[in-house]
Amino acid sequence: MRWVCRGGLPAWLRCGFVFPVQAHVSRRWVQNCSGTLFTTPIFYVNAGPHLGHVYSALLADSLHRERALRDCATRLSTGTDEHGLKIQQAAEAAGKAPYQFCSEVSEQFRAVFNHTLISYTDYIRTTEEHHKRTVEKFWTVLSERGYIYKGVYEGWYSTPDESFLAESQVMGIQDKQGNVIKVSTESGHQVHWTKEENYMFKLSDFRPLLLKWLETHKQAIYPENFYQIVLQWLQEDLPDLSVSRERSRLKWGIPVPGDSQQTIYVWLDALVNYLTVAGYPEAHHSWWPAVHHVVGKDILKFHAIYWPAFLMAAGLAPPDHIFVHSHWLASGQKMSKSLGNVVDPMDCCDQYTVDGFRYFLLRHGVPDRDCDYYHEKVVQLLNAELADALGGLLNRCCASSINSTQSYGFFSSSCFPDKHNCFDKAASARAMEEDYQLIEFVENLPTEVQARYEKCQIYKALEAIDACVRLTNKFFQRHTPWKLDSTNPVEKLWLDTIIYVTMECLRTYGTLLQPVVPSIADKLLSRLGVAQNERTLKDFLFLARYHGKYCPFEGRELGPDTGVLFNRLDQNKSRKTKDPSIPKL
Ligand SMILES: *[C@@H]1O[C@H](CO)[C@@H](O)[C@H](O)[C@H]1NC(C)=O
Ligand SMILES: *[C@@H]1O[C@H](CO)[C@@H](O)[C@H](O)[C@H]1NC(C)=O
Ligand SMILES: *[C@@H]1O[C@H](CO)[C@@H](O)[C@H](O)[C@H]1NC(C)=O
Ligand SMILES: CC(=O)N[C@H]1CO[C@H](CO)[C@@H](O)[C@@H]1O
Repeated sequence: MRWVCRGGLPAWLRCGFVFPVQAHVSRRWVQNCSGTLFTTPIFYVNAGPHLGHVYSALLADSLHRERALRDCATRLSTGTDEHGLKIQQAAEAAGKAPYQFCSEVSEQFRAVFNHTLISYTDYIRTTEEHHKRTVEKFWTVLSERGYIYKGVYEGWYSTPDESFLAESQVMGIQDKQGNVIKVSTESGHQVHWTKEENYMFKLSDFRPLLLKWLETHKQAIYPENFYQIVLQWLQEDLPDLSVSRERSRLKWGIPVPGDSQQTIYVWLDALVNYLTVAGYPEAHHSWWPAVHHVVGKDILKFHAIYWPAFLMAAGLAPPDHIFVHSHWLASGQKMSKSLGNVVDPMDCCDQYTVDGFRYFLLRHGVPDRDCDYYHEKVVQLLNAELADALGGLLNRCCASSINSTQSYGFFSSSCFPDKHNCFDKAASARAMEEDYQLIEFVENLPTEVQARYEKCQIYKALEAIDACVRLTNKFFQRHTPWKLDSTNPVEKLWLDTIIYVTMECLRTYGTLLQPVVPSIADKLLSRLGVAQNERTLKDFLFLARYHGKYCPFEGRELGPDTGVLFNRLDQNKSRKTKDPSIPKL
């Protein structure tokens, strides 16, 4: 076994964790990040995109955008999984050739991802030639290293699930005619006793190695509850895994190299997509294993057991991180076509705007348990946080009634003296204890947000930002700047300082919100007059003037007023209203 650890560095260096400098003068960032490849699962094209797919893609997209914000090399791959029996069957049912069918559904996914601003750098389809070559190469390596053997496999087989099941995964039930039949306990699909010759992967060899990997990489699987589930699975023996199907049973797939009578198991084929994107077998070294997979909990076993075992067998290291998320329910119920409660992502974008929809899913979505989607909650959350708190704050400090010159504000250290300088408590000081608390919170915010992203807890990052937005509103409210007389030189100093501090806070929120609500953040930063090249977290400096430093924003002319940041949503407007201009999938 050869572990590929780039440069022999420990994982925390490879992953580029960043250490905030707790300097008292200013908090700059010490950057140290190597490249990271974020991936979504590739989506199975037997049906079109739904909310769960978009949620996976959104999580990965915001992680990727956040990395880019820190000037780190980053890639985001997504795409479609196009082989297998279910697709062969779905294409037949639709009266289409499989490839044609796959292309159409794959385009639907792409259209939804384009529309929801998923900034993928790679879009892979498993029917592409270069992916086929990678799978063949990977198979050959596994085979040459002695991890694949030919065996006769027999067991309970579920055709819709495309898998053999152990006796413990099968139960007997009575069908409508009263006959006892065997079904999968998990999917409920009928199973049949099936015997076939196929290739087996020596998964049983890998149990100790997988346990060791998890023992030494406690953060490999997030959140913690899923890490524990995987450890539980590994307490039991791992049977060898069938990794091919007879060609006669499955035609739509990649043939086993050197044996045209067998087709490679669709899951092996699909998982290898991550290596295809990374450039295996020649060019993957700059990205592997700095890979962060985002996956739904339903495919955890494939990513946390089979995939690392395949990789180890091929002499590669397991991925750095596997971020697992739960599912979305609709008003407390599982979404299903028969209940008619399936939430369509395109409808949601139409109704709440793309940014509003992104914000809701990432703010309300908690990875470790199932989340509930309901219209009233979306409206309430977006109105409270985006329209009222954030939009309201921007409006207030840019209002021409208190800021007729339409500028960024000026800082006066006599009004807001350095807290650490106890000899400077001049009579002109206006700042109060709560104001110092506010700036301390905001100063720490980029560090806190980043720590949340490192664990894929985007909802917590957004919660922290929202808490600071609320504190800033209180700051503004507390000092009633609209009551200050700007013709009085002393009061004007304080008015300008209040506006400067508020805008510095808003600039911080706008910068940090870019990975989640790119359009709203752009609008906010443009209004504040922040240029495109001033929007990253590299060398980000909050409230420079308070720390006695030059601040390029001070006194700068504001950008044009382009209207309300986020329009309040009407709770009464039915969720069924549709804009016919948006293509329906
Ligand atoms: C950044 O990483 C490099 C190795 O890639 C290391 O030599 C350097 O000391 C690190 N810098 C900081 C500030 O951690
Ligand atoms: C999605 O965006 C990409 C890149 O802009 C473009 O090439 C592709 O045609 C778009 N696809 C769809 C279906 O919108
Ligand atoms: C929503 O509907 C309720 C009751 O039907 C009504 O009282 C309320 O004024 C409506 N709100 C808006 C914003 O139209
Ligand atoms: C009328 C008024 O108070 N305008 C203020 C608008 O904001 C700028 C920058 O803070 C101040 O200089 C003006 O006094």
